[in-house]
Amino acid sequence: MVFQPPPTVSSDHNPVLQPNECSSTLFQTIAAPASVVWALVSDFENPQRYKPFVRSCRIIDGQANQVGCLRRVDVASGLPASYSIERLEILDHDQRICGFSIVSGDHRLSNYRSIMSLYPNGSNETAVVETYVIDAAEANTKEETCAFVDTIVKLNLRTLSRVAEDLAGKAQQQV
Ligand code: A8S
Repeated sequence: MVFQPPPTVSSDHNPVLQPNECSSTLFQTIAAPASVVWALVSDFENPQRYKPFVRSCRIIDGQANQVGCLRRVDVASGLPASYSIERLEILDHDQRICGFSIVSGDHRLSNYRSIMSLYPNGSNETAVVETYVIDAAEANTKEETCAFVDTIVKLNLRTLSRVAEDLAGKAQQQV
């Protein structure tokens, strides 16, 4: 299916970049209501529900799922990092927009921030748009940095789609 960006797509998805930054916007269409997808992505405390590399997560500062809180994410072994500290930057339940930044960790992602918006496409489909901005890694080109991050974000979006569609399917069976 060809993704049609909604006409009202938030300007957050057109960031102004500094010379050392790179950015990418990824799209995913999900056959599940926006409420189901939002329940997953707005749960900042539990990214492991749809991010396959996340092994565990806990809130280390602030109140869970309130803007400003920090989470510590531990990732699967075999990756070039073991953990990441991330701050919830935006959580807009009305417009279904959430965003976080990576503040530290033992990885090489510097100044990473991401914003995700959901757009209901009728009652049973959701368009997801995710844009991230990151500093080009020291030893890598912008293209290499974005290729690495794109791989992770695409996998997260595909997993989100599968998990949300499973949940929506189960909910339907109970009716
Ligand atoms: C996200 C996005 C990213 C997560 C990256 C880019 C990460 O969790 C993984 C490998 C790394 O090297 C960096 O939405 C880090 O989570 C899977 C640990 C941050």
